[in-house]
Amino acid sequence: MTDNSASNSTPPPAERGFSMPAEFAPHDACWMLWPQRPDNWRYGAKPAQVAFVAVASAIAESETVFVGVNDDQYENARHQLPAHIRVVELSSNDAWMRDVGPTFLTHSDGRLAMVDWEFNAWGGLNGGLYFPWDKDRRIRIKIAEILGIERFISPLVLEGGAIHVDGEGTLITTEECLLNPNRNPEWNRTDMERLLCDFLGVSKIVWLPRGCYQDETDGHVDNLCCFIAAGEVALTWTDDESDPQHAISYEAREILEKVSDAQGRRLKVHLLPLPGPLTIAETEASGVDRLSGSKPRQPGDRMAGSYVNFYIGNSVVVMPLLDPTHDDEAQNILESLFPSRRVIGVPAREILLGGGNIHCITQQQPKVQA
Ligand code: KQY
Repeated sequence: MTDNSASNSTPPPAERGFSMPAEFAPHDACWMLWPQRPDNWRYGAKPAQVAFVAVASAIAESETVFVGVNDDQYENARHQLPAHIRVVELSSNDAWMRDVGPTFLTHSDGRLAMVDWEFNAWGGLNGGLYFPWDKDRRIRIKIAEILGIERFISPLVLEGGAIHVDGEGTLITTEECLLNPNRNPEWNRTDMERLLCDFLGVSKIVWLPRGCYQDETDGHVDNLCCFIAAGEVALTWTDDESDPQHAISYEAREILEKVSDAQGRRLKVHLLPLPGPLTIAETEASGVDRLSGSKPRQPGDRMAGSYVNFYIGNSVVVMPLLDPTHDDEAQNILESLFPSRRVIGVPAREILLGGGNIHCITQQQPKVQA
């Protein structure tokens, strides 16, 4: 029997035998949302929609893809997306499924469940990216209903892009995001570690100080560093000491190379080149509607481009193409890191212009294995 009830999380999911699998473990599906808001995506999101279709199509080579869409865009999305992609009405304020979607948990008895975090649009009224976020907040509730799974309610404000796990007890995150006063001012690092362990079934938290330079999420780890296998991470990197990203990546590398994971292993750190630096062009900024309460896009602003922001599917890795001078090098590295998967590059500047990338717009639903 399935249980799609909300749970007060006492005892917490970890104590009940649930944990979050790694992204590189098998999936049943991938969830996405459809971009449309004109104050974030230029030209009424038309160019972004083309990029989202390419991402969904690439992932659909390896698993079922669901795309949630507001009713007023249903017909347009259905028309643009290939027939084998499942388009479902699922209202949202924007299109960042990594952050507003479920963090799925599995149990060794074959049950799937999810964590339902608090969400405040990356900082609430103190530096957040838009208001309101009421539709985003209901997405996990609706997906729990659709799938008929238990939803563990967490008191933590947390977005999915703020964490990565290896599925063997280790979680990486950044202080810049999780300890930011605009997320969880009432909890310190120790409280936070306890909650992460309780909700995700991890036992070791690796804290990196900062996320990518100028990342508007307050430093989500998924743009800086991710697990590519147990005991191995990919880190965005530049040798250019004059680039502000250098010091950020350098301090992260120092920590990653010294730390041991939950299994007592030293991490192997693979470096991915930094694209760019990439800045917003005048023609790109001018296509975004200026509305009060949303983040303005200014020509010349540096964007937080990173090849680490890729999605690991069952048989594919879908990576952002961002800069012709570095795309091939990044793709070659990813091909060597994922020899059993096809690495598909998707032009992703339009997604970056909206403030994130491929990992941020996707959320894997793990396969349950009894
Ligand atoms: O990168 C993400 N995980 C979300 C970015 C939100 C940007 C909103 N403009």
